[in-house]
Amino acid sequence: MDEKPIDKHIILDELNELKDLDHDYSDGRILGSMCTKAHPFAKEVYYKFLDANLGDPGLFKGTKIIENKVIESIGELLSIEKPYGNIVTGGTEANLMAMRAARNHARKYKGIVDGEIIVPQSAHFSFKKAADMLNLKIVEAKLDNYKIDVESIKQLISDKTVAIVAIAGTTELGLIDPIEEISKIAHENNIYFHVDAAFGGFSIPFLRDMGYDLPVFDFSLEGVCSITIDPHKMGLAPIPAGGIIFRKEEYLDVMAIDSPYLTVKTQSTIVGTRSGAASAATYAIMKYFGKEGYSKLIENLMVNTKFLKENLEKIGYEVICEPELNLVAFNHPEMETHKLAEELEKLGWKVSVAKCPVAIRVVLMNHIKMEHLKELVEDLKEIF
Ligand code: 0PR
Repeated sequence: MDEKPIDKHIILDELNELKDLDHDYSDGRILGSMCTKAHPFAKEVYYKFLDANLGDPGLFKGTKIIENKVIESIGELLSIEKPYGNIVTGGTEANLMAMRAARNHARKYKGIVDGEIIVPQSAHFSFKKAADMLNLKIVEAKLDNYKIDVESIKQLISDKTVAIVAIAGTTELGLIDPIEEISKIAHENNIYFHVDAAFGGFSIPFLRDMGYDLPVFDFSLEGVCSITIDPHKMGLAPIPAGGIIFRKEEYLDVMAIDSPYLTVKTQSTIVGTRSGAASAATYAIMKYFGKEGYSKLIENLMVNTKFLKENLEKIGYEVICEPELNLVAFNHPEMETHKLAEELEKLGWKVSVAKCPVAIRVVLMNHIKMEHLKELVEDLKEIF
């Protein structure tokens, strides 16, 4: 740290120079991100609430009301009248909270001490972090055509199972697991069922309403106990804004820790001091867009998805699976995928390679416009 104070302009110059090293979403070249440029209105609101600390909600009563309202609105989107939950830092923390709730619930009501969680091979790595932190064992369910194999789940259930996890919008392919079937199995076996809709949560409901043939994934299925749904992905809220929604208050209760000197007597979130800015910005952007705005947005992204998929096939690329959401994964039969990624990087694209299956994945977020896709297709043609 410097001994003497430094002039603002000097500090800003230095910071701006470093910021210039960052990639900007605006040039449409970031292909593998599930985040995008937050909406300017959301950013404006975010700034206003930077000092509000939801870790001590008695001091920030208004901001706490805003968080409750956001949870209610998201709950409505997920077909639950009285949802419980929080706006957290992202999908990782949301999944961690869900796994903690499941573990504590099973410990309290079933006496399970060395629990297991059944998680598909396609799950985001945040479940590995959660298992590590919570001392849970991960039992991996097999995939069938890149989605959970329901039979595999049935075989893996044991008297140590504390949770089953399914994904609505997988990280690598954007696919939706057979959540209705899994919900039945979980319910019949009295096992906690968590749906990770970090990516798909802010698009599937709108697409279904528009008539897209996508499966139900929400609380209308009686087995679903919690859902991760991230405003900072398809919700267009600024980072960090993740969402965790629970069906019952008891899932928060089993995680409650005494917080004697705060304005509330217990705390169930993992983070203590936490910014109210994410809640306020999410609230603002959800109101500002409304169902109509989000529907238009995702519809447009699905048009782009279709364009990319069809054009890739026209020029000899192999698309891994029919996209269900705004994500296309592909390979070329004549070039190893990492080599192909390198070629694209040389042409200035920021590429992400999926591991299972190995393929280039393009997440068609709002910053990738049709003009960028046309350029991308031209470049992909040029490579051969
Ligand atoms: N669940 C799913 C299904 C996810 O895809 C992700 C992240 C998470 C949970 C964890 O969410 P947080 O990263 O908010 O904690 N999915 C992306 C991924 O890991 C996140 C991402 C976003 C990666 C932007 C890169 C990037 O540039 O691929």
